[in-house]
Amino acid sequence: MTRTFTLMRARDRDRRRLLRGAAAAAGSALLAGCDRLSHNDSFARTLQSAEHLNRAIAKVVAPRPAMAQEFGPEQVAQTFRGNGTLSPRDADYVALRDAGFADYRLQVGGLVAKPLELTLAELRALPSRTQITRHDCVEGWSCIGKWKGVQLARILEMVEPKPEAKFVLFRCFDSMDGPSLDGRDSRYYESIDLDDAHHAQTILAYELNDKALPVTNGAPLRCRVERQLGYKQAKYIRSIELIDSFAAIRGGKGGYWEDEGYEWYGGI
Ligand SMILES: Nc1nc2c(c(=O)[nH]1)N[C@H]1C(S)=C(S)[C@@H](COP(=O)(O)O)O[C@H]1N2
Ligand SMILES: [Mo]
Repeated sequence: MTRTFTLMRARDRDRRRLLRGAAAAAGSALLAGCDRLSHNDSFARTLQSAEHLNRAIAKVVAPRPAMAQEFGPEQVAQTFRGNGTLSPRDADYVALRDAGFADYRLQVGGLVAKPLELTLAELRALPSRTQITRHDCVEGWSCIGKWKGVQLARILEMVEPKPEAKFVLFRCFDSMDGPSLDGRDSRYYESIDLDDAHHAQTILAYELNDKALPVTNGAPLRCRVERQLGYKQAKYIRSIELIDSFAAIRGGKGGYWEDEGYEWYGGI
């Protein structure tokens, strides 16, 4: 009994050591950043081959229900750095922004029993969660911010996902190559699985550092999925859809940067 147990422990330890080494190697490749470097083919392949390993590591080293580290108020950065789109130019967004987001409606649909539309006031009236967390961008910078919002789990409870729903898809307002000039949808999008969607720290944030979420950081609503990297934190959320697969959506990889070669599970 005891001997088998000791053996298993040793094997487990070796596996962890191996995985950590691989994680470090994959991590240094990731430092290259959310930029056009990912158009490079071999760079994209490196990321893809690291993906399975990375997801395995996340599970062994920190099981997914674990909480991301939270910080004290004194550690909050003066200004939260913005990245990616900083002010969407898409006409529908500009109109909403110019009216102070009074006409904003979060659409929640797809594979759900009860599709839903929520105003910002309705979102703010739901029970909220506040968390001080560190955002890590693959470009190699981090920033600590205080976020307030509604847990995504609570929204899911309201819409009642169907049994076949596997992922939550976020469709954003911002076109990445300028407002859809050629009619092709180039708006930012992201997806997470239901495990992460139900995680206590996964929130739809409408406040940053005790103020309404600034346009720079994704007004009026952005996702915080704290166990994952910066590009998974969808800003300017237009709608949420429950889906069973993202294979038929855009590039088929589950997100704007994923279609450019980033891994789908951006675990930290
Ligand atoms: N809609 C949208 N969401 C987005 C992006 C974007 O360009 N558009 N950039 C991503 C990346 S790479 C990062 S690091 C973070 C930046 O969030 P911040 O501007 O609040 O720092 O948003 C992520 N979510
Ligand atoms: Mo990023």
